[in-house]
Amino acid sequence: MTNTAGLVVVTGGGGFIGGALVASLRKQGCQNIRAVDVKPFDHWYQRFDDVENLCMDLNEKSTCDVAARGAHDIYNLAANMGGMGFIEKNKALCMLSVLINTHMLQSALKQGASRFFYASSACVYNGDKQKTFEAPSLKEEDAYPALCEDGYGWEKLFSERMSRHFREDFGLYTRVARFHNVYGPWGTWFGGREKAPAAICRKVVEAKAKNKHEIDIWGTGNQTRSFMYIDDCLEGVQKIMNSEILEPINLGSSEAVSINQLVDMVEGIAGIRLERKYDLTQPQGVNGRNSDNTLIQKYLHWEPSISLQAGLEKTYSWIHDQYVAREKGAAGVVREFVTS
Ligand code: GKE
Repeated sequence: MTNTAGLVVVTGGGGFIGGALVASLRKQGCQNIRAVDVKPFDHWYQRFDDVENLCMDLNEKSTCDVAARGAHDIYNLAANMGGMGFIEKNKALCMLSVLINTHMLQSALKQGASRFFYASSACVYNGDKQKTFEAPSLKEEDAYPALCEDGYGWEKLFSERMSRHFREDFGLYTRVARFHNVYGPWGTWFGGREKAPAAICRKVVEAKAKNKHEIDIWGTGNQTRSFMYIDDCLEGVQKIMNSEILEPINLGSSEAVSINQLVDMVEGIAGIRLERKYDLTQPQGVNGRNSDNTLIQKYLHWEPSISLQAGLEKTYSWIHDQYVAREKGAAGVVREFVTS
């Protein structure tokens, strides 16, 4: 049962998944929420004025003490990240997120927090197991021996282990999930940090709006991935926080597609067919990746199940509206300010 009484702290609360988690907790009746993000408030994706919103840099240990003060639950979703276009070009910045997780764990312990959730990633998986385009289903044990995605993946694997040892050595209740490419409305869709589903939706919207019947695709388009809709992610995060699952666990869809198939689906939603230009100079990451959900099924009798088609329809229409709003001069991302 989601804790709706004690203070719930969401770091990265101004971002995609963090903002969506705050919105979901509010809907579940949680009235004691603190959202923390380093982004200035007018860059928060979603912000609610019946939530304690703090704009602070959690790389600093002292600010983590402020963020964790009085917390019952801490969802640590703060990280300097993005899609392949960002993490391949900012490996040191991605690794510096280790400061956030380290300081938040120390502050959680010092401030007596009851539960701590850490958001890890499919980028921890061994690259040698992701060489084929046949979307290998990655089991949790495939993270070892370690050969993570450079920069970002290593930080995530290291922080997974620190979360585990804070539990084993200091008794802090920690839970860890490995997210597999989360997408949906209120996510990053332009500016360089966007992941493939949002990027492809934006490019199709732009091509249609500008009557430019072509689309740039990074790589050969044969790369395969599974993409998890935000609502499944939020449900999974809370199920895992409330569970007895002690090891890091996959939280991802098991519906793998190639990037070419992803473009087919978005074109289908937009009712358009575009000429494809493949750019082999752009970041491509691993060739193939999918989530093996045997373990989460065993523990929770549940797995992410919102179909890519259904998720893309909502994401495409949201990005379309954002694009139109921006073309009309609105400041890029239309934010939801909820006044109680
Ligand atoms: N971002 C992006 N933008 N990717 C594109 C594009 C485009 O316009 N066109 C094709 N792709 C291809 C990329 O080259 C890559 O092969 C695939 O789509 C997925 O790219 P992605 O969504 O940016 O990120 P990845 O799944 O490769 O990696 C991400 O995995 C997440 C966990 O599943 C990481 O960047 C992190 O966001 C995170 O760890």
